[in-house]
Amino acid sequence: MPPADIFDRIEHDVLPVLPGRAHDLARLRALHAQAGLSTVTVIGKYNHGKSRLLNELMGEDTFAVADKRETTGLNVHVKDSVRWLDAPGLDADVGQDDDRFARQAAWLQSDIRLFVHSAKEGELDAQERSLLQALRADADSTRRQTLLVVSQVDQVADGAQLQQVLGAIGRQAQGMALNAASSTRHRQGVDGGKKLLIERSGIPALRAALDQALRQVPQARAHESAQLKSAMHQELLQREAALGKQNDELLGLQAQQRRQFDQDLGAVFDKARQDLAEVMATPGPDLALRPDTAHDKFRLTAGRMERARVQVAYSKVCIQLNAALTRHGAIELPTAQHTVARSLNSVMVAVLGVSVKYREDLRRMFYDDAGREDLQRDFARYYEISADRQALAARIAQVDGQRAAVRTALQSLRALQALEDAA
Ligand SMILES: Nc1nc2c(ncn2[C@@H]2O[C@H](COP(=O)(O)OP(=O)(O)O)[C@@H](O)[C@H]2O)c(=O)[nH]1
Ligand SMILES: [Mg+2]
Repeated sequence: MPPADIFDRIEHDVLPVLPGRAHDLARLRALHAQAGLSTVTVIGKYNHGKSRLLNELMGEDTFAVADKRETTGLNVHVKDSVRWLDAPGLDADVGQDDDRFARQAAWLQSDIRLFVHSAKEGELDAQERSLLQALRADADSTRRQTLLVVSQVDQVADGAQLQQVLGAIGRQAQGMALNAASSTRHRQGVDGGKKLLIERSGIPALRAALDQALRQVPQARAHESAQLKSAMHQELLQREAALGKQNDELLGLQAQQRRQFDQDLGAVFDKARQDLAEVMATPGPDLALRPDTAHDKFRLTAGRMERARVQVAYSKVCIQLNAALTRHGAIELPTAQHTVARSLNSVMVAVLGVSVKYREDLRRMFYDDAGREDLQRDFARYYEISADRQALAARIAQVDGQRAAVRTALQSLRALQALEDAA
């Protein structure tokens, strides 16, 4: 039997990835927790004789029997390699705790369920029918058996009437064997040493049917355990594949966006060379370099005009660059890099500086390949830390984290399998 901590590990690793499998994980633990012991439980409405039936089947007055609601929590008694589990009744009007305990007994702990319905109540009601339906569906997938017991048959004095009730229930539970039983008759027979009464109580036949079902428990458990593990394994593999696909798509999108950005910006730089050609090609001495004197303070000098020409040409390039950056969402600096001067918080200013007045600057920025590459690299750096790009990167990291969690969950399941294979 695998040690309990492997199930702690599995719950720790698998549950966050497959939260819908909480019950399956608990069941898997239960399946391995009581190796060698099979759990038999009762399901049915209260006062239908469930506790007493268990006592008769065990041959011991272990569980409390009463006309009022007696069984509340779950009571366990181990006898003959069986965990006999007495559960409260499933009734529409009961408090939530009882229902929770009853469900826990039926679904989480039991290997075999005795579905108990009192003959004096006549047919199964809607609630019982749907519960029985659910148990039969469960048996199809888990191979856990449910035995249908019509209890307290001594309470229906008229034999013909009893046949009618049994016939009706038989039609409601098509394909299931009916076990008619009377705990009272059984006890009278045992106490009085009356063999015939014991036989007629139906308890020995029910016990035989139960023993046969018990012999199939190890196989059923192996089947159920394998099925649970394989279902979770499949789901994890599917999850892994889906996340892998998502990751590929996100990485593809990331690369494609970047390519588009680089192309767009490259096109602006190419165009800048054309647009600046005229101002760059002005013949003769570069008047823009001619400094103004104090005398020139309010005059429109040739130097000033030339510098203005350069600046206007440069501004046009800036407008194009800014448009390209805007298309790609790289406008503002990240908040962490903001200065108090709002006008300085733009990617444009951060990369290009405030103004350009000289041809030499334009040449360096737009005509030298090295200068142009520097600018493109700087813009790209700001592009990568822009809000949308960061959000995309965060999404990719998140998917990475989810993939890692799925892989860890798969490893835990495989560790359990390895333990079982070694055993
Ligand atoms: N006549 C008769 N009474 C029974 C039989 N089984 C149980 N009872 C009585 O029905 C009442 C409820 O039984 P109990 O086992 O506590 O029902 P539970 O609530 O389903 O567990 C008690 O008074 C029992 O003595 C039976 O086979 N015949
Ligand atoms: Mg009871």
